[in-house]
Amino acid sequence: MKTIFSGIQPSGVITLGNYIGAMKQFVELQDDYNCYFCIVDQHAITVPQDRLALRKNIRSLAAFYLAVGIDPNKSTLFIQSEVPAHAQAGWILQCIAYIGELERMTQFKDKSAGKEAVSAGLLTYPPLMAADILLYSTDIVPVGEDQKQHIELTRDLAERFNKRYGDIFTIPEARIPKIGARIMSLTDPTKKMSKSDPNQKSYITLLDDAKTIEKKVKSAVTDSEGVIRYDKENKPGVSNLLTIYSILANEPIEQLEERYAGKGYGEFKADVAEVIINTLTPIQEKYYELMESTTLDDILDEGAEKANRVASKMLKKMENAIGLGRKRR
Ligand code: ATP
Ligand code: LTN
Repeated sequence: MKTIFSGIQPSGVITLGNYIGAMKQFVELQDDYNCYFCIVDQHAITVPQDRLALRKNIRSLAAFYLAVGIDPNKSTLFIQSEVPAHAQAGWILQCIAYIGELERMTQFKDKSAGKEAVSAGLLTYPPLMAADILLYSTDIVPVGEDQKQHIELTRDLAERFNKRYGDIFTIPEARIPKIGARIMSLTDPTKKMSKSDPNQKSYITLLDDAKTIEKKVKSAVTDSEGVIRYDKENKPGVSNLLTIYSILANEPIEQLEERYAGKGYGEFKADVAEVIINTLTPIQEKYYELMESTTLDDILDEGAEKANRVASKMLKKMENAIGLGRKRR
């Protein structure tokens, strides 16, 4: 069985973009692959985090993973900081990476642009991500479009390490969904839907209630043509709503275009909102149930134990290959 690894940052709300681009794929893949899903809290502290909020977001993200359908009997769910090998292997991979290639990462450029103080961690974030992936001999990394560049860097670091120190790492591949890899902001459909957007109307969170979803979709930016058809270049807003509808209702976009021929944006938006509400309601019910229960902690304990076993073996291999520490008897 091939291995899958992916991570999500517990850095705030979880958006519909995170669900469609990442989580939905995770659920579909877990039957056919050996899966590891991680709450990457060490990545989250590359930007300032409030202590209590971070703790809350970690627990909340664990509950979301399970609420959307991650089954702990099939997949390993764990928290990055509870598996020390990630930071250790991350350090080694920082020493393999070049500053120049890290400075070229678009996520670094975006997140550091205009900031007065940028943490060194924001720059060295991709080698930590590479460690996450490489420690588990991962074959496939399901992610949204924005992470493609980081996976390419992971491949480069793995190849560089293998060349220098011997074949240790599996070279992973990104798996990016054909549609829905980049869900766009509702207020500016030329930008990605992002949880760090200061405008809350730009994204839908997995915990938004029906009224909020209806309001946000109703005010979503479209265009003045009044025709419901997919055209990403000229009609990014309508195309984004068509994408969301198509994925959540599991209906091809062409079929939706036919159904809404001659109909107005008002009716279309009301239906998009309904499809989102129907998807999120059962997830929310499970989420609140899990947040109240102790099963969450049991699952995370078990996940950390399994991840620690696998990751510490790979870390040993890396250290031996490089010559770190002493040869163990
Ligand atoms: P930020 O929005 O602050 O940049 P993020 O949501 O991209 O953060 P994560 O929470 O770690 O950061 O992302 C988790 C996963 O969700 C990643 O695989 C990412 O590619 C995917 N993802 C994030 N936003 C979108 C989006 N708008 N459309 C599709 N996939 C997305
Ligand atoms: N960089 C990713 C989160 C992330 C990740 C990973 C994704 C950290 N480690 C390993 C896939 C595999 C992000 O910002 N979305």
